[in-house]
Amino acid sequence: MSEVVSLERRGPIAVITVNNPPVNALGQAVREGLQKSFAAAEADAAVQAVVLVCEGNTFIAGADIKEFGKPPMAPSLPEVIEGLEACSKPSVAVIHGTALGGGLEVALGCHYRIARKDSQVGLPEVKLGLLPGAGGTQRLPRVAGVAKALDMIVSGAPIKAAEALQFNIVDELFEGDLREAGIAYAQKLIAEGRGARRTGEQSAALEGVDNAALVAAKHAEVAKRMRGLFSPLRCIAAVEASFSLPLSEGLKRERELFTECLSSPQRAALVYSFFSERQAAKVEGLDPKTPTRAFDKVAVIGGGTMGVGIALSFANAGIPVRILEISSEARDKAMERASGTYAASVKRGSLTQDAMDKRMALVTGVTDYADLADVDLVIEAVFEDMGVKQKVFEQLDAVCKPGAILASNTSSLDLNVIAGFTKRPQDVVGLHFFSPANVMRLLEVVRAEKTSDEVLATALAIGKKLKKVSVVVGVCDGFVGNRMVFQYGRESEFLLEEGATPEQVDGALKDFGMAMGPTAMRDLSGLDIGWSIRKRQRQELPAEYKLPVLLDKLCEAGWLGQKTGKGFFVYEAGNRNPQPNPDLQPLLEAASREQGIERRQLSAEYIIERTIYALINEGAKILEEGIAQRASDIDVIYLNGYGFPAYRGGPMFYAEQIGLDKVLARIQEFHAEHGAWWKPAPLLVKLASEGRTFSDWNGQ
Ligand code: 3H9
Repeated sequence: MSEVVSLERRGPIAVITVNNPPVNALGQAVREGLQKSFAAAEADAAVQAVVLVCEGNTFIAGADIKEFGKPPMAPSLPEVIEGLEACSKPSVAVIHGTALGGGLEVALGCHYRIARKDSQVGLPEVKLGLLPGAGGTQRLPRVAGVAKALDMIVSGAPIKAAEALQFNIVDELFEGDLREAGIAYAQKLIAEGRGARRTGEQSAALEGVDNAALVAAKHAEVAKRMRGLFSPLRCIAAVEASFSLPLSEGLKRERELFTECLSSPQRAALVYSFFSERQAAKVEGLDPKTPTRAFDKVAVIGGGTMGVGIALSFANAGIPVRILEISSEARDKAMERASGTYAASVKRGSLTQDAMDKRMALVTGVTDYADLADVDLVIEAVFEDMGVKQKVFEQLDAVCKPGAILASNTSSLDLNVIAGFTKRPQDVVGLHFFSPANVMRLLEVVRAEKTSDEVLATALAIGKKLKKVSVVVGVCDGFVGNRMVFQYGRESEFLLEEGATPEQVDGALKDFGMAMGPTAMRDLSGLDIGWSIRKRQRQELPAEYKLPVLLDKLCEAGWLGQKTGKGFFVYEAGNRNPQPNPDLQPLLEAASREQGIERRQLSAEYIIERTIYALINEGAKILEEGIAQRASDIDVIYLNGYGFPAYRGGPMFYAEQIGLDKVLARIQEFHAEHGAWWKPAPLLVKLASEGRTFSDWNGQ
């Protein structure tokens, strides 16, 4: 039929095969191939049933995301699926891997569906700022009910085959060969005389089900959990049409809502994020075929919150891990911390006791470096002090077997210096996890000057195995994420000294979409950390780099954030929700006085510009220095490690949406008003003057 869709006859059965690697996305050629193949099967009098099957690792994973935003190409997917559904001969979709988005919509257009036991189905369009636009919002409620359809479409989360069977999304599960299973099912259909069973002809308005109430409940949930997002409300509206309108009108309504989403800036940002994440896995100059080393035996040095979090990430991935502590008391405490973390998940219901026991069986506490002689990988997560790191790496160098990877979780120290403490700097790499390490997806993989390609490739493989999003970065103070967040934190503190309250600063940034406000974030990580950095900076920085003084005042008062129940905010015991600190105002005023500032009202827009533009300016410097390979890598870091709203793409993408010239103009004003910190990044000046964007930047 075409290169990507073929048709063969097996007796009275037409077998249509899609073969469009890597994920059988529904690009124009696939759509056309499907349309023609189904038409040919329909026209062939000898055909009594049709089987749709896919080559490769997966059934169709959806529309071709690369086509979004480009002029539409016929035939459209809704049109193709309508044709499939109208076919007079029964058809069966044979699902394996993941039937996602348009892929599941194609399957719902077929008359029957069978799924391999290990497969999954889902409508993840909402994660791309869209809604299922090829009948999914109309057909899924008709087979699975409105409640399940709302859950799946609004969350975008896939479900396993067994659950799909339970909800009538598939008719049967199978194991083994796809084509044979499909043919066997089609033969059964023929033998039993079962003809076309069109999803669209079923009803979503079932008796006894209060669909309107389900819709109202979903609205309330979205208002609470998906603040600021454009497509979830439209997903609900589309599903509503499935039971309030006939199919043809429901499909029309779905199309209108889909088009609204398609042209929204959020869709552009979310699709950009999807590709950015995949792009981050590609490292310039690193051959994708570079061999990787084994990492079957792992050790973590240090059993604090970070070390234990890292160890649990490995246990979660089924990899045995040892935690090394300096004394048996500290080792026992680390083990308690590990089991306590799992026990909390069991209590919450997110982990079974059996799974906890299995994972804990993979974690061992040790106190002797000699116990690390046979490990493939060791990750140091000790105190951020070069002297301490030196001792650790010298000992590791002495005991670890040749070829073992020696990784540091340092968040700010010079990895080249750390590598120099060993006689094998080529085996040293940074694996910078984010706290809590067993939860956060981001992993900054720090490439030191002498890190070998093999070690770097293995670090990326480790990230993949732990289900992290890995981004390769170069060595500098704070790497990418923390170097930028320092600018952001400092500006947020300046804003407090200029007249804003913590509620105003955090409120403005949360409304912008940040998962957490910067002041509450600092309370969470502990104000003393910033205080000690601040003291060091006061000695190191040239005089024109003025620093805020407010933090010192809080720390001097003994307010260290959540851990003391009081910081910028106050915290009730056992409650992490920040409440206004009634004693803060005098400190704010004292800090303003000391800085010679007259406090004034600051708008939300101003707060956002001062903080987010500080991120952008530093990001531009990082990009120019080559610390990050590409602007999208910086965005991936911000989305996955710092709670930046995915629907804004990340700070660098956001800057491009605003226009680099506009961002630069504002930064120049801040520079004039607030001094040295705001010196515009030369790359920003260059790109803005040349009318280019960060994504254009290729080192020239
Ligand atoms: C939709 O269907 C809209 C319809 O309702 C309405 C239309 C009218 N298109 O993730 P991986 C590429 S919206 C184009 O690393 P994995 C990906 O970029 C769509 N390309 O593999 C990568 O390329 P490269 C709804 C795609 O095994 C390569 O495939 N569907 C698409 O870890 C491998 O990807 C979705 O949102 C695509 N749809 O995971 C599903 N998908 O090698 C999106 C992937 O050049 N996809 N690529 O970097 C996924 O969730 C995962 O890719 C999947 C495989 C689970 C399928």
